[in-house]
Amino acid sequence: MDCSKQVVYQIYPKSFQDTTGNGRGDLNGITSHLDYLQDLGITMIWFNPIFPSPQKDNGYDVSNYTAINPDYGTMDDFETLVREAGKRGIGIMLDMVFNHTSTEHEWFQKALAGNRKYKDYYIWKKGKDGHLPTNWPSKFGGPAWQYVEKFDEYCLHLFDPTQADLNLANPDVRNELVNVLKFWIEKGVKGFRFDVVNLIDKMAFEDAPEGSEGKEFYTDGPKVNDYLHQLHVEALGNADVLTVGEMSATSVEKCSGYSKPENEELSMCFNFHHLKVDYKDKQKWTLMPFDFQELKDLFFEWDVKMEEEGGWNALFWNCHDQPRALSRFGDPVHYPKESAKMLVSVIFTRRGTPYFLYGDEIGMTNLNSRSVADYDDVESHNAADMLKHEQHKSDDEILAILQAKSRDNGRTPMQWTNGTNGGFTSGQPWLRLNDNLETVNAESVLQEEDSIYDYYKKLIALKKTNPILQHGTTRTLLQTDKNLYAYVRELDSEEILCVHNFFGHPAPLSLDLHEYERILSNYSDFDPDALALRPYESLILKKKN
Ligand code: TEU
Repeated sequence: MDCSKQVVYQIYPKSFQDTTGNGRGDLNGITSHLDYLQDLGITMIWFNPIFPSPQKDNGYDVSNYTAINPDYGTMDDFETLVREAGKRGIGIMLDMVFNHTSTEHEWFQKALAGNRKYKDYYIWKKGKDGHLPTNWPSKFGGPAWQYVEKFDEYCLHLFDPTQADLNLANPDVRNELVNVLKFWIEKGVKGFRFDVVNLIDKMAFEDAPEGSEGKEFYTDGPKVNDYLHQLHVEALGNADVLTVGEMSATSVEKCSGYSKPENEELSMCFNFHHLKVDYKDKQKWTLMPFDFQELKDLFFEWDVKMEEEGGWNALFWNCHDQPRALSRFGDPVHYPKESAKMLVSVIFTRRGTPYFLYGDEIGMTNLNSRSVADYDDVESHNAADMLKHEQHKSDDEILAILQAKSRDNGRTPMQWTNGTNGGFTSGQPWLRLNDNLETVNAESVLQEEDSIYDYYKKLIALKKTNPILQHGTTRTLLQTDKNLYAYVRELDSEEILCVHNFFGHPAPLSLDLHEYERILSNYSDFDPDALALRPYESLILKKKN
C-alpha cells in the first residue's frame, strides 16, 4: 500500500458514538458516521482495541484476539463496518497488542492452572535473594513483577499487573500471533497498529543502574526486527495492508530500520520524542511550557534522517495517550481556529503519513475536569497517588497536572451536537464530556465559515494529491528562529514552502515571499509584503514557475 497517499483518522471506539444507551461507544455508532468520515476524505480508520477485555487499560488488556468485545457489538457488526467503510474508500486498521495479554486471557489462565505449554507463553523468573528478579518499574507505576505464589515465581508486566508480558522468544507464541493477523486479514482489515512493539524482545534480566528504569534491557532489541520480519513474511506481506509500530523510547536509527521497505518489517513508526518537549526534567507529571527549539530540532532530525535512510514516519500530535495538542501547543481560548489549523498543517506538510484523533477536526480540547474523580484512566489515578504520597502535592496542584497531562484528555466522548451529552449517548457517558460542547460540536462547526473542519478537508485533499508533499525532500529554514518553524519540500525542481508561527503574537519574518503563491493558509488573505506572520499564522506556498 502506498503510505504517501494515506490519511489516518483515529477512533477511540468507547468514545465515538453510543447506539445502545450504555454510555459507551460501539461499532454501529461508528458505521452510522461513515458518511461524515467520507466527506472529510480520510483513507483509513485506526481503532483502539475492540477485542474482549476486562478494560483495566481500556482494551489494551486483551483477553481474546479474535473476537469482538460484546460491549462494542458483534462480529456481524464488525463485518458490516468493514464493508460499509470499504464502499466509501476507507480501510480499517486494528490495534494489535502483542507485547502482553490480559491475565484473563485463556492462555494466562491455562498457565496459572499449571499447563506448561501456556506457562511458557509468559515471562517468569525466580526472586533474587528475597528480592524481585529485577528492579524495573512498571510503566504505570509500581514494580514490573507480580508474585505468583503457586509457582513461587514472578511474572513480568511492563504495564499494569493485569497485563502479563508475552514471551515472544517462544515460537509457539509467534505462531499464535501470525494466526491472529491472518484471521483479521481474512475479514478485510487493511491495516494494523502494533502496540509498544519495540518492547517484544527482552534482552536481559538485569537490575537497572542508578538513574535508569531498565528500558535498555527490553527496548529495541535485535530480535524485534526478526519477529516483525516473521509477521511480515508469514501474514502481512501477501496482503495489501498498512502497518505502523508504536515505538517506546526509540531512536531514529531503529525506526528507519523498522520502516525501510526492503527490510520487510513495518510500513512506518510512531515515536514520541516530540511529545516530551514539555516534560520538566524528563518527567511527565510536571508542568512546563513547551521547548520550541527542541521541538523543531526533533522534527528536523527525524524528517531528514528518515529520508536519508529510506524510512517512513507516522506523523501525529494527538492520540489516546496524549493531551490534545490544541490545548498543549495552541491557544484554544484566543486563537482556537488559527492555532488548530496551524498545528494540523505541520502534520500534513512533513514527509510521512498524517494521523489525527477523532474530534481534532472540530477543535476538541483537554477536559476541563473538576476533580480527580472525573478521570477513568489507570495511569492518571496511579499518578495522582504518586503526586500526593511521594511528592506531597496539594489537591489543586494534582488536578492542574492531570488537566494538562492525563491520557483521558484524548479520550473524552466525541462532541456531535450541543444537546445532552453532545449527542454521544442517551445514557450516562463512561467519561465526562467537555463543557465546551456548547460551541465545540460537529453540528455547529460544520456550519461555520472557515471552519477547522473545512480546513482539514482541504489539507486532506491536498496531501492525497500533491506529489511534493508526498515525496518531496525536506530542507529546513530559520532553524533557530524563536517563533517560526519553516521548511521547503522539493521534488523535481518544484518547491513548497511552509512557514508556521507557533505563538500568539506576530512573528517577524525575514523570508522573501514574492516568488511564492498561496496553496493554503489559515488567514483569509496572504500578503507577500508582510514583515511578520500573524498569531499562529501558517502558510503553505508554492514557488511560482
Ligand atoms: O502505550 C504505550 C506507552 O508507552 C504509553 O502507555 C505510555 O507509557 C504512557 O502514555 C505514558 O504516559 C500503549 C497504548 O497506546 C496505551 O494506551 C496502553 O496503555 C499501553 O500501550 C499498554 O498497552
